Amino acid sequence: MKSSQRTAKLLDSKVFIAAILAAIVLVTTLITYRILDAQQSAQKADAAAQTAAAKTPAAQQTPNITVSEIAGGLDHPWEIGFLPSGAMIVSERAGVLSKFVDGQKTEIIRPFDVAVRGEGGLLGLAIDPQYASNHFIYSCYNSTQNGGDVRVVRRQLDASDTVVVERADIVTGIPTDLAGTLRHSGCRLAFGPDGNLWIGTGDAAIGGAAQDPKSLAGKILRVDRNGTEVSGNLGGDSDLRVFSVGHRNIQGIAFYEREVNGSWGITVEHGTNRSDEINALKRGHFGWAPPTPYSEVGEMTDLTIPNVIKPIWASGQSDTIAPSAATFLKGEKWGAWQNRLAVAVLKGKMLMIMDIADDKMSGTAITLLKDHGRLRAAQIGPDGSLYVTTDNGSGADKILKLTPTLQ
Ligand SMILES: [Ca+2]
Repeated sequence: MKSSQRTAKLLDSKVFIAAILAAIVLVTTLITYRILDAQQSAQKADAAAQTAAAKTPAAQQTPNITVSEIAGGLDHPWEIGFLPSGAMIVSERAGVLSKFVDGQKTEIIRPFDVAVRGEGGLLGLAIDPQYASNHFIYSCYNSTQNGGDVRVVRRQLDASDTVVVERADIVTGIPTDLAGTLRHSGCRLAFGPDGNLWIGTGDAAIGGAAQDPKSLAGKILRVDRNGTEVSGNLGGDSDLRVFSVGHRNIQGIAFYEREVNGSWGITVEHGTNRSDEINALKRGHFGWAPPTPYSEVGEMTDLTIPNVIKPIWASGQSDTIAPSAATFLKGEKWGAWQNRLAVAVLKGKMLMIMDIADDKMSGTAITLLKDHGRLRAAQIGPDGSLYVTTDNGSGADKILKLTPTLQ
């Protein structure tokens, strides 16, 4: 072997060894980085676990609320109901009953006999809990028939949910002053967990009516889907459909999950120039007893009436806010607000969230939605969101959807 060849081979060996050494350094460095990286990941995981442990449990969190407008251009939308399909039925006081799907409105009917004036018009609305099989929806309104009354009308819709195929007037003769301004028309409808239809009425500004057990004015009525009385109502000498007496103008009804100690939930009532009330939904006398001729100087809850039932909440002796519809917030996504009562407020222009259970209120009301004017309807939807309507008139009213989210 020549000297030059040995030198070349020696050089090859050195290059080879250098390459091996370089590879070893590279692998060692990579392993070191991997170990450091793993340590950092473990530290991050520890920190995340500590943060999670420190985070408020979902059931105690105050939800963040997203407000979206899902329909506009309405005229005093008074109540919302949901069909099994998720479609929304809406009554407008101006006399229109409509179906909404994805914000698109289809008119169902403009009843020929609606009297629209002042506080009156097409008001309450309820969907039969067995709608899937019977297609019944219920309306409460001031009617021009029978010399003028407030009545509950059941309508059966066709498969498209937009055509009325049958009408049955299931409760008629609830007093109203057709010659006047249709004051105190009440008309809140709701099906309870007992499967019955509950009807909140107004005193029609008629002296003596709210406390008269035979009159349907100023009452809570409880009937079946045919308008027939059911067992468990007030009894005695009262009309068999009467559940409670002594109300001025019922505007909201909301139910607990079940009857507890004779109470099924709450009602919302407008006061005079004082004492709006939230009352227990139970049998008895709630203390409004205006004299004849009609005068509103008396107390909303006259304590001289034997066994009169005092309100759960009242707005006070110097103020009214005109609370309207109410609904309990359902579903875990409401966090700390789950099972609280949401109340739409007209004059006070806000939504109140109140902690009411077992006929008692805890703490003070939380207020929100203060920049949308008067609010009329409040209804929890099948998706767990809260639906609220505005009541500002001029054909510019909206349906708002409030969606809660937790951290
Ligand atoms: Ca009262």
